[in-house]
Amino acid sequence: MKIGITCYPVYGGSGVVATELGKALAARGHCVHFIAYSMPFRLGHIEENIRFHEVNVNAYPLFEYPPYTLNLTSKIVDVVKYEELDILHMHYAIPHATSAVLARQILAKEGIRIPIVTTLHGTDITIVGQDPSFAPVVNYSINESDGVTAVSDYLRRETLGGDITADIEVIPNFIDTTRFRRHPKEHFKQALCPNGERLLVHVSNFRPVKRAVEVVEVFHRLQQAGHGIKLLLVGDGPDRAACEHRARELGAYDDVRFLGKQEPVEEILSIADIFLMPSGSETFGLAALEAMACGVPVIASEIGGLPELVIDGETGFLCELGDIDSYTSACDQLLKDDNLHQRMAKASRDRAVNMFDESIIIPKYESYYEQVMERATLAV
Ligand code: GMT
Repeated sequence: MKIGITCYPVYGGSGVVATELGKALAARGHCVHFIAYSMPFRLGHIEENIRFHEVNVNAYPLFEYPPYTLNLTSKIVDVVKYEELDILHMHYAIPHATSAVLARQILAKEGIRIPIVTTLHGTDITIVGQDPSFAPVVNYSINESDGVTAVSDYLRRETLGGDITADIEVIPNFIDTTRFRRHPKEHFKQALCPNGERLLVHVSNFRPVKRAVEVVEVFHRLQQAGHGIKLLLVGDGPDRAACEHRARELGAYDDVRFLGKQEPVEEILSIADIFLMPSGSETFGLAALEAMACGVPVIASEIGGLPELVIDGETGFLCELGDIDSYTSACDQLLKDDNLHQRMAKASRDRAVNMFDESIIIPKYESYYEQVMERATLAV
């Protein structure tokens, strides 16, 4: 199959899923064309059946806001036509699904039929998509897609109703569990935790929705309770400064390491003891899955799609949103009880391998593409 994939190429869950999907599809013999304004950051290097098409954004002086959606549309038209794509897969509805729907209309005038799959990742529905300045066009673009997938059942439920009437297939996030596994770098752990301290880790883009400052609060309480513990914060974004500030205020800064954006994150997760995700909204929680695959129990807020990933009391703990006491006591239990920790670490790894490995999820996308292409052919 010749598949066109559009995603946000920068740091973020939807771009990671789209890029890893493209790489995995290429490894299974498909030809994958990425169409984006820059090379997706997880792409690494281009291989034989992976191509990258850069969208040029026009900076004509009249445009205070360059019309990226239109540049993307034109590029999609071009790539579908000349590379003879079979299907388009748009990740994140805004504006990707809209560009694809418009491109499909333009191509139809030339007798070219191209089916569109749109994958909803989350904030395109839960936050940005609900903004009245986007909603009508987002709803239309989703309804006009030939196939729609959501990364969790929660997101499917959130999307349906109101003006969105499309059938939605749930295909969860996935992971390469041969890459994301525990490969402990003892010297790295030793450097960070010279006195055998335990390591609490948080990885995110530090947007307000991640509530990263709460991680610092929990960490401080654990220290106050007498645990020998260090905190590793990985990633960067708007709330990083607030975390630094709070860590200084609490006198905990010397025990907190801010690593910024890091690849490969699996090496960091491999030395973690607990992963904390206190997010205010999370449709799936890819970063938590990465931690689980590395055998790290996850403590998370009981919101969104997280209960579909983290099994409370089995692979970690789910706590009420914003309840710092509850996060702290969940961490405390794990830090005090080695047997419990070991059991949860194993259950986390097992769940990642048995439910979310790419060998299980990628075929779901392949068969969904086939269904959508067949439906689109029948509709002609
Ligand atoms: O988490 C983010 O803010 C990034 C965002 C994105 O769209 O890039 O991630 C969303 O998509 C991921 C991949 O499907 C999910 O694992 C994340 O849970 C989801 N984030 C939110 O819902 C906040």
